[in-house]
Amino acid sequence: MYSYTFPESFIEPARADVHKMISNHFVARHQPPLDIRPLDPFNPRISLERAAGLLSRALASGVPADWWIGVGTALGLARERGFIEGDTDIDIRIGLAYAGKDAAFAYAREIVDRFEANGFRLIRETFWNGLLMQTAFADETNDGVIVDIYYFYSGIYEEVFVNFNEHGFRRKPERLVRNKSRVTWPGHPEIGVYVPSPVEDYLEWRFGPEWRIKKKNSELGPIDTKCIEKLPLATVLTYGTFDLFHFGHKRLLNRARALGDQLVVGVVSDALCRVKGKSPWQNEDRRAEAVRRFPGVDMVFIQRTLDQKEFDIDRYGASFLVVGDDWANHPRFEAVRNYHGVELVYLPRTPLISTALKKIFLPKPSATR
Ligand code: C2G
Repeated sequence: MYSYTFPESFIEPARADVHKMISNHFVARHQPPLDIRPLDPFNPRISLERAAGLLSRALASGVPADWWIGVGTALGLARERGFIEGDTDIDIRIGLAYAGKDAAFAYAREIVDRFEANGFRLIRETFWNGLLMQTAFADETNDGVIVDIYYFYSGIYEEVFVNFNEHGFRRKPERLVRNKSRVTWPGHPEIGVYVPSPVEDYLEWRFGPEWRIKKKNSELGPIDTKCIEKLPLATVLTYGTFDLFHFGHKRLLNRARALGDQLVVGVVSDALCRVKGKSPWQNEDRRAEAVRRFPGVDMVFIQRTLDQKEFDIDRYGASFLVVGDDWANHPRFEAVRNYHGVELVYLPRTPLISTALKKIFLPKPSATR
């Protein structure tokens, strides 16, 4: 039923490869309807206790994993001595030692089976390369309280646990969750949970130094950047003069854009055109403006030197460097082939249209400059 393509030896992939891996191997399944609403503070304690009991028994029976409460629930515990007002779920994290894909899968599956056998209904599961990354359950015995479990695998990268979901790739430093304390839920000695220790470090890593300050959801800002690496966008970089912006240019930009998620274009400066022996009719501002207005172009900058490609690849995090095949095998492009994982792509030029041809049919109005 599930695909097993997780590589046994996991080397740091190039950016373009990470992107391909993620887009090809991420699967999320939902069982609607998902009734998400703020928790009644009484209910989550019961579900937390049930979940904690199930996990402890699963681990005692030989699943080589450990668990701890996730940041949202941990924040409630440390700051509110209870659940955060308006919280909608219980966050649990499971650390699994990655010892081969089959073993990892079997252990994660065992945990899921136990939850399902005990009145938790699976409402969402996500996989990456056949490895379970997240399961969310509704506690049917307790008003459908949601328990959201993320699986973090160690032993794939050094010193970090990894998890992947649609928000991105999470590398959780092992040091943050290596030590855990078992604490009882405030006012409820019957509920014992594991919390990364010191919990202050864990919370600060996720919420920043302001974690002690109560904030509205709207103030929390976009998804935190420290614990989630945004899905690596595949950035495509291309350069050109783009004088008298025409169909050939548009086609090139469209095809370049289709290789990734965002397109960055370097427009050759007037001064650099002179160095290259080109005399565009339009100045750099007008040429850049035409490119900037073209849908699908995310960023435009002026290219002022011939040897800035490495710098541009780094600063834009480019996965692809694209240019028309009139430049195929040109040493200026070949020099950066594979530079920091960049993939060099020569796209076929569009026949029968060029700036030179346009110039023949256009009067050279001074207004074009
Ligand atoms: N192009 C195309 N088909 C055409 C004309 C141009 O695919 N009929 C492509 C070119 O191959 C280039 C881009 O459109 O990738 C921009 O073309 P020019 O404005 O002519 O750019 P050029 O002066 O070739 O600049 O160092 C490389 C240069 O910066 C590329």
